[in-house]
Amino acid sequence: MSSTRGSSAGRTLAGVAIVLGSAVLASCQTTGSSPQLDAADPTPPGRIVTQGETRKLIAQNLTTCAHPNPKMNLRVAAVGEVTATDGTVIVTPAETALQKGLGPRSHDMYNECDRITPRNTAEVSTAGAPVIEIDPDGEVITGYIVADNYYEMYVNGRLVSVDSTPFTPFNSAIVKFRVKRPYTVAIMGVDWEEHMGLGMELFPVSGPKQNPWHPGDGGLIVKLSDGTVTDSSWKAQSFYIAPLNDPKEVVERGHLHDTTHLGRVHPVAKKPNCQGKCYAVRYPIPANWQSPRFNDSYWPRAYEYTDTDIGVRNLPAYTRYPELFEGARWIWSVNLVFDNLVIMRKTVR
Ligand SMILES: [Ca+2]
Ligand SMILES: [Ca+2]
Repeated sequence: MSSTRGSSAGRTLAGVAIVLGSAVLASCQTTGSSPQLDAADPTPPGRIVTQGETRKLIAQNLTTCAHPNPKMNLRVAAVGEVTATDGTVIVTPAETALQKGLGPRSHDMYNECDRITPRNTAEVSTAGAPVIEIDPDGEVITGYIVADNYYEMYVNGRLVSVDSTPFTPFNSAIVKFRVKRPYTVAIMGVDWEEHMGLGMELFPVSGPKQNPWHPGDGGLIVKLSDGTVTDSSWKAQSFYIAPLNDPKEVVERGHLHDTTHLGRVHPVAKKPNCQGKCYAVRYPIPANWQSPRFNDSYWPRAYEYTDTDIGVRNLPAYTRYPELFEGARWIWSVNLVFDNLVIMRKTVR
């Protein structure tokens, strides 16, 4: 017994020495080349539950369209305020840089509202996109972005591009920034809504088969000129999950907000029948999620989705330019349909 204890203690001490040694090594490496991370909280944040649609609008329409025409899928992008069962007041579908008038608006790659609709990759011009300076001695990186529906993109905590079209028509954007490695990209994606606080919209836009209570879906794809692409090496966390027949449909597994049993993509996703009585489950958004210091180590990995999952046939903003997105994957959190506000992050080393 005693000799076993002795050798066990010896192993433990040796183990501590090794751990300490690697911690010192890691901190040396961190000082030189990686962002210092804030401490991560292992306790998953608690949920906030809301029920029903809010009529309290704080913005009537964030969509501005310079050249509207009747054939366009032009939707009103309102912003509302919903009060949760615990009294928390939440902005729905999201509090955005667009609404606050922050940051550079997206430089159009394809935008029907601005009549910028290049027919193919050869017709796309990146020349007019301004370079956002992050590191004066860094390299200039050009990026291509499509979001279903809204994105805002930060590099090392600096807002570099704000989607000019929060809902529809579907647009795509070019971004340029000058930065040194390692750098951290953080993007908030929002699947916009017409039933405020419920994550539902009218779909299709018109016709006899229109469902007024359709849970839309999200998605984000990005390719940067240094080879960085969206894929499952990114982190992705969900903060707004709806519409739900019952808040219990969101099963927390650690930091994962799991709704896979509802189906992750259309058409298999189970559309709820609760309509205006549906619930939403929310999680508080960390204050510094944009920062390179934010520690996302407990967040789930991003999930990859196919063009078919996303339903890209209606997205010339993407389908016309396959060369520009080669190797990139559509990403989102675990559920493309029910997760409506997702933050995605990647540190490029
Ligand atoms: Ca958009
Ligand atoms: Ca949705």
